[in-house]
Amino acid sequence: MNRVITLGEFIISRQGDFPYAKGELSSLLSAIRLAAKVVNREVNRAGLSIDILGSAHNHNIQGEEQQKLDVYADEQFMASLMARGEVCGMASEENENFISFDTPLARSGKYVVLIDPLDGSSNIDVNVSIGTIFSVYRRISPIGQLASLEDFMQPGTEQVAAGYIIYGSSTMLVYSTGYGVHGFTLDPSIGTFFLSHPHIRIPELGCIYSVNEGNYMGFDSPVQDYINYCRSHDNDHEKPYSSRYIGSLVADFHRNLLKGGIYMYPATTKDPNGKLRLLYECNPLAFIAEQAGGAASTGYERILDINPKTLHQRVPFFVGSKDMVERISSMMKK
Ligand code: P6P
Repeated sequence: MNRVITLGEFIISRQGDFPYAKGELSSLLSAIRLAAKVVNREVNRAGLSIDILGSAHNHNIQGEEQQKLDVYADEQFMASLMARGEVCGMASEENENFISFDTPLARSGKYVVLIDPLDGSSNIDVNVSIGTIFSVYRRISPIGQLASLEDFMQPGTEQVAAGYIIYGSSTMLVYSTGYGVHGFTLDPSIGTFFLSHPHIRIPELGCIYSVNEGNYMGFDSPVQDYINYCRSHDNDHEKPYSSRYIGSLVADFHRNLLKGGIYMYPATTKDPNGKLRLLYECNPLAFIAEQAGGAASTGYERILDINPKTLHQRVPFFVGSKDMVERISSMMKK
C-alpha cells in the first residue's frame, strides 16, 4: 500500500545514518516536532486569543520588543527539549545567556540546541508567515556536567542537524542531518507531519533577489552594484530578476530554497555587521542551503567556517542559489 511516510517514520528510517547516536538525535528531533505543533496551534489562532497577540512589554537581548508569542514559543521548545533528556542546554534569541538543563537526565544529554523560537515575530499581528530556526551540536563539555559556553560556540561546520518550521499557508518542518534536505507538511486534521518535499535541491541559478531595498543607500557599493545587476536586462537571465522581500527570513529563505534565489542582509552604515545572528539564524540556514546545493557567505567568508566570538553575534548574510551567492561574493572581494 502506497502512502506518504510521516516525519516520525522518516526519522526512524534514517537512524542508521548515526550509528553512534542510538536514537538520541531521533528523540531530539521528535521533541522539536512536538513543540512545532504546539506553537503552530497558537500561531494559527493568534488573532483570536486576546492574551497572545501584541507585545510582551519587555525586550530581548537584542533590545527588540518581545511579542508574547516569542516568549511562548521559547518556553515550548525549551520544555519539550528538556523533557527528553537528549539535550543538556539551549541558547535562544530570547535569552541573554544560554540555559543549562540542570536535571540528572539532561546532564547526560549529548547535544545542545540553539534556536530562534519565532523569527519575524513582528509580522504576527499582520498575519505574515513566520518561523522557528534551530541548530543542533554535539556537546564538547563532559557528559554528566552542566552545559558550558564552549558547547554553543562551535563553527557551523560542526552542526549535526539544523532546520526550520515555517508557519505559513501550510506549516512545514524542513531539516537536514547532513544527508540532504527534506520537507514535511503538517496535516492539522490529525496533527501529523508528512514527507512532502524529499531531497530538496535549490536551483544553482535563480531569478529572485530578496533584500530590504530601503537600506540601499547604506549598502557598500559592490552590494549596490549587484542589486543593479539583478534589476538590469544584461544579467544572466537577460531580464530583470523578481524582487521578493517579505521581511520574514524563514519565509523568504523557504521560497528561494524551492524556486532559486538569493536572500541578502548586508552590512549597512547603521549595522556594520548586518542584522542577522550567526548562531541561530545564519548557521542553520547556511547548513540547509549547502545541503541543498546552495551557498551561504558573509560576502567574504563561508558562513559555516566562522568561529563564533559571542553568543548573539551578528554577521552579514548572503544565502541561496550557489551561482548567485558566488557572484556577489566575487564582486565584494574585488
Ligand atoms: P528589516 C525579522 O526581524 C528579521 O530578523 C528577519 O526575519 C527578516 O528577514 C529581517 O529581520 C527583516 O529586517 O530590517 O528588513 O525589517
